[in-house]
Amino acid sequence: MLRTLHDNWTVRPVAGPVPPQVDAAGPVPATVPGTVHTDLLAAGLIPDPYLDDNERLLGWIGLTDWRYETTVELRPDGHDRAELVFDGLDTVARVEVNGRTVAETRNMHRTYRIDVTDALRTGTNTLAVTFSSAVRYADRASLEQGARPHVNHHPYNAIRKMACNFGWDWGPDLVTAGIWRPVRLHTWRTARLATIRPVVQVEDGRGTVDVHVDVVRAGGGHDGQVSAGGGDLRVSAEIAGREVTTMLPADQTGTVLRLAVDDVRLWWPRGHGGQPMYDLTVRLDAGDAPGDAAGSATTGRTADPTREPAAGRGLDGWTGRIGFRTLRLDTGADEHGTRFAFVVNDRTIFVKGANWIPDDAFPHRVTRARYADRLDQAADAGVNLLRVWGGGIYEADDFYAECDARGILVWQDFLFSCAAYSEEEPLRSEVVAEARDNITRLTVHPSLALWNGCNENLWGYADWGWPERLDGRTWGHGYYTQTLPELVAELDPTRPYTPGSPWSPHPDRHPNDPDHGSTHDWEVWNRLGYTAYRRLRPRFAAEYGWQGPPTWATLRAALSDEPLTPESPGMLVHQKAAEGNVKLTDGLLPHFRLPTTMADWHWAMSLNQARAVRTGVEYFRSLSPHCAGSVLWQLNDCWPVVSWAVVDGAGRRKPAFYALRQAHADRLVTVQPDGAGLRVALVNDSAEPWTGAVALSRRGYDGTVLAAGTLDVDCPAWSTRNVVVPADIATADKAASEVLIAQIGTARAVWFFAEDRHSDLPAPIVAGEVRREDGGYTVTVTAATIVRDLTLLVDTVDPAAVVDDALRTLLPGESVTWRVTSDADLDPDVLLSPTVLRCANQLVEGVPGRPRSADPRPVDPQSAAPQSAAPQSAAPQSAGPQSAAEDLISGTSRDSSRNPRP
Ligand code: BMA
Repeated sequence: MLRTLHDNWTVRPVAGPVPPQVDAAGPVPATVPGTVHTDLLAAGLIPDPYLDDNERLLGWIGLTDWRYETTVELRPDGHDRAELVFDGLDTVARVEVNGRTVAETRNMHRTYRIDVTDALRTGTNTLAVTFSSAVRYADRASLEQGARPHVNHHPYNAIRKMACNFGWDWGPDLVTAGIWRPVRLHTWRTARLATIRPVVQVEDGRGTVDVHVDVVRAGGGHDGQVSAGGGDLRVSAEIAGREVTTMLPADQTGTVLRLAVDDVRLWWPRGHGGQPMYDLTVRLDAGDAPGDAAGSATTGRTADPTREPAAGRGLDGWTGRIGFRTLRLDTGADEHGTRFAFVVNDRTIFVKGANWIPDDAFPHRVTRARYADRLDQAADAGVNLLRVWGGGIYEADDFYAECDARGILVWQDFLFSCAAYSEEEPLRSEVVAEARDNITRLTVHPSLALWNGCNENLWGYADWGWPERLDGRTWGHGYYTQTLPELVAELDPTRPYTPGSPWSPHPDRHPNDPDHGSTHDWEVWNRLGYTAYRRLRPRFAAEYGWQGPPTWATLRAALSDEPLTPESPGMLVHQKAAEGNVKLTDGLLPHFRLPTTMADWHWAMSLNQARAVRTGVEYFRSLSPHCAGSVLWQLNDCWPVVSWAVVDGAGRRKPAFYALRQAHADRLVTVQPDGAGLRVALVNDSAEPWTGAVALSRRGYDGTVLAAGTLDVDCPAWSTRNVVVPADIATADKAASEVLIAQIGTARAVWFFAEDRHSDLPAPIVAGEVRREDGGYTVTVTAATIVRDLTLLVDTVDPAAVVDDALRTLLPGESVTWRVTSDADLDPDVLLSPTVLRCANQLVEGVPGRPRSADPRPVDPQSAAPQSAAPQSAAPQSAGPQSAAEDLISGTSRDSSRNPRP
């Protein structure tokens, strides 16, 4: 019998710098799964850690020891064994039953199964979990282990706990304690399933699954380990109507059952095919039970299946959903260096990826529904791979199940990030145990495409001054090159493994060598500006990104600064990156002057982030197959913050989200610099060939065609074609007032010959029409002038509103229609006002009639929604400063180093 123990918990501080009002409050109700911060918040004892500068006020929580208590009723049910199963304890914990210590733990990433057969008694029992301060533990451990380099301010590398919980360059320093994942009491008799590992292969259309089953027997000692003893057991597995059964004699604790499915339907990454899944059922029966014993299979975790009391005579059961596909990582050599390409079902998949961080600094709050929302957004942005970054967590089962269902590949880092790690005890055993737990738990998922040893630690050792600081101490190399690959080979033998990201498969090369394997590029953000993406030629861009603020609604809900400015107190707390504001400014200046109002600053930085994302993703895709993937840093945020995310901490889409989605179009046409000229790249990420004529036209900003031509292209399925633009079309007469349009079907690329700030972009003249319909509005905007990157910032008028597209560039006479989902009564005049309906033109200095931006206003809830609105402005076109075209970068210089972290 298995039941959750989530009720009637309390938590109280037992030692530490506790403020008097918390001390006086005594025990408060605790949510399990949960964490101290959210319990204190719910009890009204602390302010919301995500607002203003509250993070600073709450540092004492991580320095305090906390005690959770509840009671557990035990009724006689004929069990031989009773076990407490903690799916996650955060982190340094002592577990007591009736005052007796039954376990001591120090690893947030492990599952603990504690034998309490002797400690529990029939009737009421007390259960207590006391957490010692993780900050103090890590501080002590860092001295005991020997100091090792790390980024940020706490030695997170001395403790097995979510690294970014100690603060990151996008995350708050809110060090948690708590029972952060489910806890259950499992009483059972005779034997139970210990682990199930389905190893899937496909050959000639036939799928096979080797189901590795380990059991624990009640007679085998009370150590909670896989153990022998007791009588014969019968293990059966079933898939697609086929069943196999085997007997497990008393001296055996494990077996492998092989099942085959003919004409198996293949699981594919999204965009490449469907995601058929098959139910796999495993059943454990006593050996003397009749063959038709009632099954007890239930859906559950792989490493630790959730079970119901065995119906009928079955002892235990498990059901998982598996998918059949082949998977490999191509790291073969070629004339350019060493590839890094994901190959699924023998097709090379161009990775349109994003990096994933914990979706909440308090990760227990991320429910299945929230995972589903975020993954829907990822899918909507055209993402086919998420990299679960090594400074976070092994996500909950729900995350991977939702990725399976959507065809989103998962690259899972082991949890080592930007630091050196001790390879001695006590850390070593923790690393091994945690890897075993999580490899076993996650192997069932077809979406899981790669195990990766660490984030940036190979690079750190090579470039960040570690050897001197380590002074001969271990740094984790043995984990990445030996321990972890051996565990993957043992437990999950068909899944690729890489030692790190970035990583060069070529043993003599620098880990971030762009010609060999995966690379991270941070020089572009740190120093060079986003057009410098085009200087790179990575084989696989595993990390690169550009900062922007959260949406206005998210920012204003989090910060009460008056005035709110880029440097007001709350803004500085919610910008964690080293020199973040300076880099934002320096990265803006080649394109726009620095705005003078907060609303313009917010739009300019949001737009600049979107431009950077578009530039990087389109360019890397245009390089395929030389480059086999782009994994943008980063998809999501864990709180409201200025960051590289495209979806902000409240789950709202930033303008960069739309840029990512457009740049991920299955059929992309993009214009790229090519030496002194230009090329058009067609990227066909679809199963059908893309043939036809690309219409090219060089036009004045007023729409006049100055030069035109067509290029016939034939772009086979899943391929990229680059074609040089004829010189007369690729060369502007007046760079400041001309654009190049490349169009094939509905796919269009627009190339501006001048940066906005040096261009003659006029004051925007647009007319808008707003129609109310079920669930929202349709907004049609027609341009009378050229408008660049027209965007409707709907969150500024309704924080719950979502618009379906953004960043459209229109020539005079062209229109765009957007669908806005909103339940609010929106005033069309406000919706079409210049601080809501935005474009790049508004940021170009010297534009006559440039709207004076005020902070976006909330809409008047009384106002009705009329059907149309007047033109936004009627200013004449300006004659702005002329300038040279953007320096079209085609150089090959590569700066693969990253500034050493502090
Ligand atoms: C990447 C990540 C993180 C960091 C990001 C932005 O390398 O691995 O360390 O948040 O850079 O600096």
